[in-house]
Amino acid sequence: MKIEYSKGEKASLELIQLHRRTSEATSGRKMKVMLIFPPDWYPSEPYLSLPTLTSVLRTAGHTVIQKDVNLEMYDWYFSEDFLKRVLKKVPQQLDRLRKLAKKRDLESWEMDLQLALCELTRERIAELARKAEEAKRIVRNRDFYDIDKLEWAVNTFREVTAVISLVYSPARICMPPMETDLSYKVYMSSEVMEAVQDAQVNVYRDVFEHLVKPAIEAEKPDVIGISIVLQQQLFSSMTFCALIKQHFPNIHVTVGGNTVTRLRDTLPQSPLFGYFDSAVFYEGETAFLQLVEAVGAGRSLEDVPNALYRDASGVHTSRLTYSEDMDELPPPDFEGLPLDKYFLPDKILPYLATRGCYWGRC
Ligand code: B12
Repeated sequence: MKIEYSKGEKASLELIQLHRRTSEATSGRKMKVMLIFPPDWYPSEPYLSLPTLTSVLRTAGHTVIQKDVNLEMYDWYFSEDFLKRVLKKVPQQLDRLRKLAKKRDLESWEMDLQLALCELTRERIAELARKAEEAKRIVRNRDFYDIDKLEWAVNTFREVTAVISLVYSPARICMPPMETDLSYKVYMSSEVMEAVQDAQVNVYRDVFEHLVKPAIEAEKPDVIGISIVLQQQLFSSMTFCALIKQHFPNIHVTVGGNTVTRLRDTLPQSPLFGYFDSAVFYEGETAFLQLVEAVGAGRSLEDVPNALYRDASGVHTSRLTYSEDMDELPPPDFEGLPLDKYFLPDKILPYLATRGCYWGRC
């Protein structure tokens, strides 16, 4: 069963196969693609979008680096290295509040923050780091099934994220539940753009410097794809896009995923489009493969289905849409994802056996 997309002219399989052959004939250049799953999502298992796109790209001969930055970030949050960096930020935060107090009376929550920052000692951080490592150990092995130990581990994650929040205030970093709040509204482009530049609250700028930038320098990808499932992931995704374009202007950056599909009508007019080069809405397997090969051949993206793309004359929506025939697709490829690092004792590999709904409309 194939989904009938409401937008654009439906591309036939023949047209897609023709495009595929042309694309191989004209470029044939094998590309290196880095796929990023951005924060925040509970790191219990790999999210399926990256392995799904990876299998199609690798089958076509391209090299793919899958980076679950969400998982890597939480693994880093709950580590001695990150917590020592939190401690290093304390003097600067106290200084920030002192300067504020010279301008106006501090509000009660700011005075509480000042107190909490003063109590953040080297010993407290060392103890917290020991607890954080132990909590990770519990959720990654059989102790996960000991309810008291699991509860202790979950409460420790909350305690650690509450302490991390002190040096990114007024941001609130929280896991679980997944309620990190940078103190900006996610549904307003202007607020998302302000958050991207706000070095005080935007913890994802530090995640970029420590986890994403070094990987890009090491791997030197031609194209970077970012998968935005939840609207909340817009903050980290747009931060990564903006900083990738700043440090690596020649890398083509594409976004895709459920939230991109939901924003397909507004994104072309949104200033957020300045942070990336193209976007794929609806299903991405064939569209992204063709996009990567068109970028490799230096061709326009106008014939790439399900795509929004920016060129010298502005942002365009490709006239073609394409819905996948799942029988045609290779199985998802999880190779390269650190399966032993997810916050569960047993490895879970998600698989979506069907797409859409009975009526082929969803
Ligand atoms: C399985 C699933 C879960 C599982 C996730 C398991 C896991 N692996 O982590 C569980 C049960 C844990 C879960 C939980 C939640 N989920 Co859920 N989940 C789904 C579901 C049913 C399938 C996801 C999936 O695997 N899809 C298969 C992949 C391949 O599809 P895809 O992501 O769309 O990717 C395709 C395209 O979008 C595109 N694409 C995607 N990324 C990229 C990137 C690039 C560069 C390109 C080019 C293309 C591209 O190509 C891909 C292949 O075609 C979806 C509904 C759906 N049909 O997608 C809801 C969904 C993603 N979940 C949703 C929500 C809200 C949640 C919760 C927040 C609910 C809650 N309040 O607790 C929680 C969050 C938990 C957390 N981890 O933090 C919403 C997200 C809505 C939104 N946009 O904000 C969805 C869309 C359901 C809905 N209709 O509302 N979920």
